[in-house]
Amino acid sequence: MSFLGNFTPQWIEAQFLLWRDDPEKLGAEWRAFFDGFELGESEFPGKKCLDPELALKQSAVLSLIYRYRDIGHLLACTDPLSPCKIDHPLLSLAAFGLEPADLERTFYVKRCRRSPSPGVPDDPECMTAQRQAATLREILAIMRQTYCRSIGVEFMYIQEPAERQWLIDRMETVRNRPQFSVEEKLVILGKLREAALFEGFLNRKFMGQTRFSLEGGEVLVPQLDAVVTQAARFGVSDLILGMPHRGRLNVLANVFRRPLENIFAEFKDNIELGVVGEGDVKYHRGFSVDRELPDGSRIHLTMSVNPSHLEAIDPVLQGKCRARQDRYGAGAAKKVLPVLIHGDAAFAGQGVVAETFNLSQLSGYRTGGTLHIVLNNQIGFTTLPVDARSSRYATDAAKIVMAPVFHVHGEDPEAVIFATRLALEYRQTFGRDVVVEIICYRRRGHNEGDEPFFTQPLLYERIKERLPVHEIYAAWLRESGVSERDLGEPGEGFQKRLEEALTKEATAVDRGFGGEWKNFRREYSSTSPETGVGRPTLTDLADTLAKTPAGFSPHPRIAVFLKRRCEAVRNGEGIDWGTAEMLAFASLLKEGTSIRLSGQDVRRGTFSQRHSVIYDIKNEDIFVPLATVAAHGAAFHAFDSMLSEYAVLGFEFGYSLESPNNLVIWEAQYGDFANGAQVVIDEFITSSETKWERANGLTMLLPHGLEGQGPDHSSARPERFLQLCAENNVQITYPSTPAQYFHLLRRQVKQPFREPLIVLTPKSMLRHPLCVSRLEEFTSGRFREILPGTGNPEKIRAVMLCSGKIFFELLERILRDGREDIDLVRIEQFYPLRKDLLGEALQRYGSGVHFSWVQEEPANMGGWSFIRPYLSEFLGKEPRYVGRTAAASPAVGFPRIHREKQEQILEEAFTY
Ligand SMILES: Cc1ncc(C[n+]2csc(CCOP(=O)(O)OP(=O)(O)O)c2C)c(N)n1
Repeated sequence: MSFLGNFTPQWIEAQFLLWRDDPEKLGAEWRAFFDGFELGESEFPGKKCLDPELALKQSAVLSLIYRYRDIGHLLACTDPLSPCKIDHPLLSLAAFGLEPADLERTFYVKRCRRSPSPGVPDDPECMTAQRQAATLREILAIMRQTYCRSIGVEFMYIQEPAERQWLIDRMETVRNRPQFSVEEKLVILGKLREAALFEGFLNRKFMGQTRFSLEGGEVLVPQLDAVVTQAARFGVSDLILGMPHRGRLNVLANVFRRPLENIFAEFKDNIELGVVGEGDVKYHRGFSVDRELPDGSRIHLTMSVNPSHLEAIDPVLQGKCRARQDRYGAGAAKKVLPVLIHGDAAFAGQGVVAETFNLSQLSGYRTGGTLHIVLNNQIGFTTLPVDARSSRYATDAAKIVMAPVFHVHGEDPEAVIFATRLALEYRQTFGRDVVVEIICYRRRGHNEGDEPFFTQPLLYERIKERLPVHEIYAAWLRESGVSERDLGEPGEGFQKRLEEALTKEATAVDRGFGGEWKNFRREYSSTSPETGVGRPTLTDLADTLAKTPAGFSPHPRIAVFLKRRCEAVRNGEGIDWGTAEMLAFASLLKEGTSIRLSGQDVRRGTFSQRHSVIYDIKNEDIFVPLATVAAHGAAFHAFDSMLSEYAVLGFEFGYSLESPNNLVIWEAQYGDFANGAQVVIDEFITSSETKWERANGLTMLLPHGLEGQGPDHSSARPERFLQLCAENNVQITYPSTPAQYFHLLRRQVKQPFREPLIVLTPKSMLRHPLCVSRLEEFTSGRFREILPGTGNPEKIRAVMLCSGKIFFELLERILRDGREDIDLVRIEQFYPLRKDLLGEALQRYGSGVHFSWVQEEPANMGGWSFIRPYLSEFLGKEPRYVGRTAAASPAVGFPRIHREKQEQILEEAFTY
C-alpha cells in the first residue's frame, strides 16, 4: 500500500494548509511530499489543473530519495558473515505508491530551497539551474549505489542543513565509492598483508601468548594508515590515539612503526627494557613517535596508555587532547586530533561512552570532534550482539550527539578508507564527532588461549571459510586488471624484517617524563616547600578581587560577600575557607600558574562558598575576578561540568597528564559521588605512575563530614583512598584550617614532583566561627602534615588524635569546659604519613597520658584502619578508639539520631 493509503483527503488538505503556513510544522517526509507537489505544479505555470496522479508520483519520488538517505543503511551490504539484504519493506517502490511501470518515467530530482524568510522570494536562478530530471530507474540506482552497497550511513538526524548537504554532496556524487589509483590500491594491499603477516609471525614464534590478534579485522591497519596520511595533509600536527587490546600490537608495529624488536622483547618477557614500577602487560603500554610521511609532512603520533577497563580511556584521551589544544592556542582544535578505537560490545555496553559523547560539545571539554572507529567483530569475549545490546547498531550511543555513522563492510578496504577519509574531513570541517564502524569478524577466540568453538560453533564454521582479507582484496585487484607483477608476493621485505627483528636487541624505550615533564623529578620527597605569600601581595590581591567593573551590578548579597572577604584580609583575621582558597588561586595566578577548576557547579561552589564567577543581575553578563590577577600568560578557568563523575574526572586526569605546570582541580559535588568515578581513581589516578610511568598532579576536592544529611551527603570515603596508598603514589589530606588549605594548594604547584592530591574539604565548617585563620598564617610557613597539640604538656592527661571536622567539635568542648588536661593532635595529611612529625608530636607528653583516636566516621571507615598500626607502633600499645561502631552505611538517615550519636562520641572522648 502507498504511504498515502492511510490518510483521508481531508486530513491531507489540513496538512497542506499547515505546510503552506510553515513547512517546519510538518515532519520531514510530509515536507518532501508537499515540496514535490509544488514542484510538479510549478512545471506548468498558469495551468490550473495538474494531473494529480503525476504530482503525487513526483512527490513520492522525493520521499523515496529522502528515505534512502535516511534508512538506506538498512539495505546496505556491510556484514561479511551474512548474505546481503535485497529488499526492505520501507524502501520498496510500493511503499511510495510507485510501481515498476514508473521506472522509466522521468522525475525531477533537485529542487530549490524555498526561501526561509517570509517576503523574500525563492532564488530564481536556482529555480531553473538546479532542477534535474532523471528516470526513476536512474534515481533508484544512484540511491542504492550510494546508500546500499558496502557503506551504510546514518546521518539524516543531523539537524544542521549545511552539514547534511555537505555529506550528501560528497557521497552521492561518487556513489560512496571513489576511484583509487593503482598506487593507492597497492599501498592498501601492502598494509593488509603486513597486518596479516605480523599476526601469523607472532602466532608461530610466540604460540599461545596473549596478543589479542587482529585477524578478521586487519583492515584497521590500512585504515589507520590512511588516517595518519590524511590528517597530516589537513595540517594535523598531533594525532592522539586511544585504543583497547584488540590489534594494539599490530597498530604499534604497522602504523606507529614501533621497533619490532621492542615488541618481541616484551613477548620474551624481557624486563631489561627498563620498566620502572610494577609495569603493565604489553598491550596496555603507551608509545609515541614522530612520523615523517613520503610527501615530507610530519605528524606526532601518540598511543595513549590504556587500562583493561574498556572505554575508560575515552574521557582521559579527551582531557589530554584538550590540554594540548589549550597549550597550542587558537586554532589548535584542528591541529590536535583525538582518535578513539572501540570494540562493539564495549562501545554499546559501557556508559562512559555516552558520557564522553556528552562532553564533546561543552565549552570546557570539547576537543573539536573525535574520530571514532568501532571495530565490530560481532562478538564480545563469548557474547553475541543479541545479548550485548538492545540497540540495532553497536554504535547507537553516538546518536546522542547526532554524529554521522558510517557502517562499512570490513572486507571492502576501499570503502573503509573512503568512509574514513570522509569522516575525518567532516571532523575537520565541522568540529564534531563522527563514527566509522568496521563490520568484520574475529578469526580466533577472544585471546590466543581461547576456544571459540565451545560457544559459537556454527558462527566459527562460517568464519573458518573466510579467506584473509588481503587475499580477497588481491583477487579483486587481479580481476580489475592489476598485474601480477604489481601485486607482488605477500610479505616481500616485511617477513625479512620480522625475522631480523627477532634476533635484534631491543632499543631504548619511552620512559615518560619528557616534554612538559622534563623539569619534574620522578621521586616523591616529603619536605614541604615554603609557600607563604607576603602581606602586601595578599592585601593587594584581596583589594583587586573585591572590585567589579564600572557599570557591573552584582547581586547585593554578592557585593557584601566580596567586601567581607576583602575586609577579613585587610583586618588580618577571620579569614574563612573560601577566602583562603581565593588567596591561594590568586597568588598562584599572579606568579604565572594557570588554574583549571572543573566539576558540578564549581563556579559558584555547591555551598555558595566560592563565587569565582559573578553575574550581573541586570543582564547576566559574567565577571571573573581571578582572571584579572593572572600574569605571565597564566589563565583561570572554572567550568561547571555536566552531571557526571566518571567522564569528568577521567577528563581532568587526562588534562593533568598533559599539563604538569598547571593546577588542575576536580571538585566533587559531595565527596560521596566520587565513587561513580572509581575506575578513574583505581586505574589512573593512583596507579598510572607505577604501571606506565605517567605521573600526574591532579587535585581532587571532596566535601566530607557527617552532618546529619543522611547516608549520601556525608562521606568522601577516605578509607577507600587510604587503602590505595603505597609507594608514595598519592597525597591524602584532611586540612583543618583555611591557612592549611591555602598552603596545601600552593604546595601542589611548588613541589618539584607531581603526585595526585586528595583533599577532604569542609561543608558546615565553611562558615564555622572557629574555622578561620589569621593573615600571618598565610604570609610565611608551609603546609603542616601534622598539627601538634598546643596545651601545656605538664598538665595534659589525655591526648586525642583526630583529623578534620571533629577537631572543632572537640575544641569547642575543651573551650566550653576549660579543660587544660586534654590536648588535640591533628593528622592533616594521612598519606604519605609524616611519621617523624607524628613521633615528635607524641613525644611531648609524659608517661601515663591516655591516647585516643577520635573520629566521627564508623570504625570500618574514616582514618582508623589506616592510622591504627602506626599509632600502635608509636605508643607501644593500642590507642583507644572513640567513634561510631562499624556500619554498612556511612551515616544514619535521621538527623536526631545523628546528633545523639555525635554527642555520645564527644562524651566518650572526654571520659578517659
Ligand atoms: C569494563 C570491562 N569489563 C570487562 C572486561 C573484560 N573483557 C575484556 S575484552 C572483553 C570483550 C570486549 O568485546 P569488544 O568490545 O567487542 O572487543 P573485542 O575483544 O571483541 O575486540 C571483555 C568483556 C574489560 N576488559 N573491561
